[in-house]
Amino acid sequence: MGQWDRFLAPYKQAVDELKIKFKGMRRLYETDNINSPIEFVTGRVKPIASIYDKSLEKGIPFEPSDELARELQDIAGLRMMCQFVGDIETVVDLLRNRNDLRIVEEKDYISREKQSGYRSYHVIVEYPVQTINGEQLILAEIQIRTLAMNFWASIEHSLNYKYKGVFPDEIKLRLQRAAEAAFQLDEEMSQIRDEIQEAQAYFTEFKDSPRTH
Ligand code: 0O2
Repeated sequence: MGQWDRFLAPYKQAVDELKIKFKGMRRLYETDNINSPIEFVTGRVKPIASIYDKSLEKGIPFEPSDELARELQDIAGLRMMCQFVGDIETVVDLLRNRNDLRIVEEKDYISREKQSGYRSYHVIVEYPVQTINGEQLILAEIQIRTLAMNFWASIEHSLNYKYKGVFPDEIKLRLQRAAEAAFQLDEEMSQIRDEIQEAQAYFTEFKDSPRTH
């Protein structure tokens, strides 16, 4: 097994475990017939090529080391998607109340979006992984965002890849407008949240019953 594989193994373990735990939270809401603030969860270990880019950007030697583990806080990355902006605070509170992880930092890019138009709430946590050599504390970045924020971020991320971070002015402007439109969409949906959730609860309750008409 290579040096990198050995270095990344506990990160993979952390991502796998946290994905299961966060998906489990959604299931508990469903069991109780309560609208879940978590719509879906994804997770990944940062690809080596992105670790390389980030270490270059931060001026850290590109090698498995404690320094790299300390400075790159998103080698283990989780994303929790919500239907409504208001759900984000609920999810952050759920994280604050867990005793299997410790929050080390919160970054609010929702009330203050990034210049690109990016919106998300980031929580950096320390998560203990049980390895064959004992316990290892792993840093993980949890990004919490609405479906609209996620849609925008994934489109922008692929364009970023294509243009290597240097967008033509026209594209930059359109992305900023799209970010504003996504923000408006979130606002509108929040206004009719109660109506939507009533309909969803009705649908969930009756989706398994046989049709009588
Ligand atoms: P990838 O490919 O998703 O892994 P800092 O050290 O705090 O100054 P850092 O470490 O870049 O800055 O953290 P930050 O700014 O909180 O952002 C970390 C991650 O947030 C990024 O990881 C992206 O996933 C996401 N992100 C931040 N800004 C943007 C943005 O403008 N557009 C999109 N689409 N995503 C963004 P990576 O490693 O950059 O990328």
